[in-house]
Order: sequence, then structure tokens, then C-alpha cells
Amino acid sequence: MRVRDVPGTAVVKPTPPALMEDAGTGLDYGTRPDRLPGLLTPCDRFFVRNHAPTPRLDPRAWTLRVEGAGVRRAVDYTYDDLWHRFPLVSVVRTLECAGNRRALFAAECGRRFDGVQWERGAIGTAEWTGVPLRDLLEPAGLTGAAVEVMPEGLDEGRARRPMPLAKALAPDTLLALAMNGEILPPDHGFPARVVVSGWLGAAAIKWVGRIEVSDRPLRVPWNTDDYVLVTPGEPALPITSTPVACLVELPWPARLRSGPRLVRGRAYAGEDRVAAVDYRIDDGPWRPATLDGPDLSGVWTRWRFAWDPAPGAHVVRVRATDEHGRPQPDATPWNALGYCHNSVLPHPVLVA
Ligand SMILES: Nc1nc2c(c(=O)[nH]1)N[C@H]1C(S)=C(S)[C@@H](COP(=O)(O)O)O[C@H]1N2
Ligand SMILES: [Mo]
Repeated sequence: MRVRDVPGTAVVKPTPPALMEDAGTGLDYGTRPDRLPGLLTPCDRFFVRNHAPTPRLDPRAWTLRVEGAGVRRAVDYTYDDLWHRFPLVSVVRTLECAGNRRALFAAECGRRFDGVQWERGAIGTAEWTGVPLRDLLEPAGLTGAAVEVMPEGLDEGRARRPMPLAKALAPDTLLALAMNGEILPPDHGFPARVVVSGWLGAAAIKWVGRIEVSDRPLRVPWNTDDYVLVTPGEPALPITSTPVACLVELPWPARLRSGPRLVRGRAYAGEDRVAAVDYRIDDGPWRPATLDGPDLSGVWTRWRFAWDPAPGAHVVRVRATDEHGRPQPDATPWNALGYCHNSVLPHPVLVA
């Protein structure tokens, strides 16, 4: 229930260019890849993807309702209930927008895609603290007919995206109340947002006010029209886990001083683990980078390699491979909405 109709602000937190890249919509900001201090992305620079302005919700009047044909009774929770009636768990999980790198996908295929023109910054990792979704569903009495679980947001447009019951019951599917040890910031879903380990960002519904448990598969815009892979002659495929890719912690293009240095970055493979990261300088051989962990699904892993570049223009390529032996491709198969781009990127580096 939306209680106090204070008009939303497009994005509440400051989004200075020193930390964030403006995606040009007024609602969406990426994290600058060269401003990542540690494993976790601090809240002040975590990317924001808003389909509508950030709503300002009053936690004293906010309630969460669990209902639907897949439960015996509807249950309402207050903000206080969430904090005090359940054991809270904390998990570190990465969130990546399925449209991350769309602008680079367009450059690769030579044609523009509709949608937010993301560079590389629509990905971040936080420690999320909250209540496992299964603990919130249980008091409503799941029936044997329950099939899908669909959190719904209180923003304009009521963002919603269903998941199968099994994913909703996974111990690391949470209704998060805090992010990196702080009360969830308004832009990231205060008072409560869902975290769905390894899945595209769109499943991580912010400003949740209702959770529907259905007795049949649900079709909503976010699994029919958006957040689907559309290719000619094929049925639209809803995106769940995102494919292996990596992020180099350098601006694009990068300008470096000569002299030995470490090149650092992260690799992420959605619900899969990252098995290896290799790098290549110009036309040189592929060599293994060092993985610094963590070695977990649903979380990016850090990697590094040492480089002592000669002055001049260079191209650095980094390629991650997931635990099933699938490497990042040289080119991503085209899909109409420009999702899930994970090609190896030719990173331009100019060394003075
Ligand atoms: N209610 C609501 N939830 C939402 C969205 C939204 O616009 N409204 N955007 C989704 C998308 S597409 C992404 S990628 C993530 C972004 O989360 P963040 O803004 O906390 O980084 O939130 C998801 N949850
Ligand atoms: Mo997204």
C-alpha cells in the first residue's frame, strides 16, 4: 500500500560524475568501473535503475501483503514485524542489469538498441540483510498448487517479475531491509526489496508492497515484453541467470602512465561460478589472471594481473570462463532488446 503520496524524486542520492555515469534518462546511473574500492560496491556509488521516480514511502504506514491462489490466507506484515519477528540473514550478492553494456553491444553490431544506453556500470555487489522470502511465505500457508511467486513494487507502474516457487524458497532469496549495513537507501528500494541470487537485476523488485503466490505461471510485461531474449523465429525467452562476463577497473578509454602496475577487475557468471579469467595484451598470447575470490555463485569474483606496459596505444582483452567451461564469446548473438551482452571487450589503453 502506498501511504504518503509524496511525489517521488527521480533519484534521491547524489550522483556525482566522480562516482557515477549518467545514462541520460534522468533515472538511471551506472557505477564508474574505476571507482570500486573493495569487494562491495558502496551505497553512494551503487548503480540505480529506476523505471519511475524513487517513491518516498513512510515505514510507519507501509505494510507488506502476501496473498494469492497459492496460499491458504493473506498475511500482512508491518515494517516492525520484518525486523523483529524473523531471524535476519546477510548475504553478499551481485546485482547486474540484463541491459548492462547495451551501448557496447550496439557498437559491436553497428545498430542501436532501444532501452537504457548502459556502458559497463550497471552491476554492483552489496551485503544484503533481510528475511528469507520463504519465512514470509510460510505463515500464509503455501498450498500444493503454488507455482510462482511475484513481488510487486509500489513505484508508478507497479514493477513486478515472477519467479518459480523453488527459486523463491531458496535460502538466499531475501526480502532485504539493509544494504552494506545501512538501512536500505530510498533509491535501492526502502523499505524492502527482493534479492534473487544470480538473476538479472529486474527480478530484484524494489519498494515491495505485495507478494503474490500464484497457482499458475504468471505473464506480466517484465517476462513477456521486457527482460526477454527476442530472436527471429524463436519464442521470447525470459532472462533469469545472466551469462559470464567481466569488468576491467579502468576508464574507457584508459590513459595510464608507463611503469609496472596491476590491472584489476571482477568477473561474474550469475547463478554459476567463475572458473577462470584470462587476459591478452594486443596480439600477445592469452595468459591466466590471478583470481582473488570469493569463489561463489551469485557473487562477482575479483581478479588481477601485473602489467608493465610500453608507451603507446594498447588493447587489453579479458575473458572469463564459467564453471561449465563456457568462455565469454568474441561476439554476442544478436537479440532485439540488446540484453545479456557478454563479448570479450577490446579495452583501449593509451600509455604515456
Ligand atoms: N519497483 C521496482 N523495482 C525494480 C526496478 C524498478 O524500476 N522498480 N528496476 C529493476 C531493475 S531493471 C534493476 S537492474 C534493479 C536495479 O537495482 P538498483 O537500482 O538498486 O541498482 O532493480 C530492479 N527492481
Ligand atoms: Mo535492469
